[in-house]
Amino acid sequence: MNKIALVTGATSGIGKATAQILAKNKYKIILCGRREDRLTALAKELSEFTEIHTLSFDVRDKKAVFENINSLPETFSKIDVLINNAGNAHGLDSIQNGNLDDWDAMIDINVKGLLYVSKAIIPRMIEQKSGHIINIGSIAGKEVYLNGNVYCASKHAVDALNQAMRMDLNPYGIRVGAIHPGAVETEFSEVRFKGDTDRAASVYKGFKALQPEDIADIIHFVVSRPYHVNIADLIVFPTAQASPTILNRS
Ligand code: NDP
Ligand code: 8X3
Repeated sequence: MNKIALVTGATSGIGKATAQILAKNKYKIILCGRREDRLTALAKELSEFTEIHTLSFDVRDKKAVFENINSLPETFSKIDVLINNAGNAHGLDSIQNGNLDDWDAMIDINVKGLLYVSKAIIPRMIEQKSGHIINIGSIAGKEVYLNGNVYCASKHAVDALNQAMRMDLNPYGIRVGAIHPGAVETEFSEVRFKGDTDRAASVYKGFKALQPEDIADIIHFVVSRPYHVNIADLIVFPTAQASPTILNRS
């Protein structure tokens, strides 16, 4: 029987590329995100390869998270793989100049949203005594950089939760692991810089950044290992990057 994967943040970037590669490898996919037009377009594209179900909700809205996941039809109810990917940075300011709404967004989406979605799905995995959770962290969850403060804190929380989930879910045969990318060229910087496309583009100038498909390919590798193999923690940089701020730009 084909495995079922639920991908949060499937409307863009890493999540979209992950849905694409998993669909082509015959996973049934539950696509999640807020932008319904994008969910519909991607569902149409991927239905050539597999069965698709879409769920449109904001991960900050805990009622919506549980209602949507509990509404899954029987044919999509056994979730084998959860990709906790939805998230963004909002702003890049010093702690003294930080914007409170940006702070709320990062903590509420990257940390609490990940927790709500996990809490809605984990009981199913416990009942199944199987499942695989991939948490998308960041190099910002391993190192802190200037003005990265709250985004880095949110991704350090993802790193801690990844380790904690692996411990707590160990008795149930559930695999838990994280992937921590460096710079990936997605809409991430456009969101961080609130639609300033020039500033966003400058983040990826002068070096070859990771592409969303590079991370998706690794996610597919991770989920397709034999059941006794759990890739617990993986940092992935573009070759030109050595730390959040050390970049070999031409
Ligand atoms: P994108 O901006 O391209 O994609 C972000 C995705 O998250 C979108 O699908 C968006 O969907 C979803 N999302 C954002 N906010 C919410 C919300 N409140 N509720 C539901 N979904 C939401 O960025 P990336 O693909 O780069 O980011 C994916 C993950 O990778 C994030 O966790 C990010 O922190 C992480 N990451 C990114 C790196 C990079 O350099 N790009 C590096 C390291 C980690 P919608 O707006 O439709 O809801
Ligand atoms: C995204 C990578 O270095 O901008 O998580 O924080 S970074």
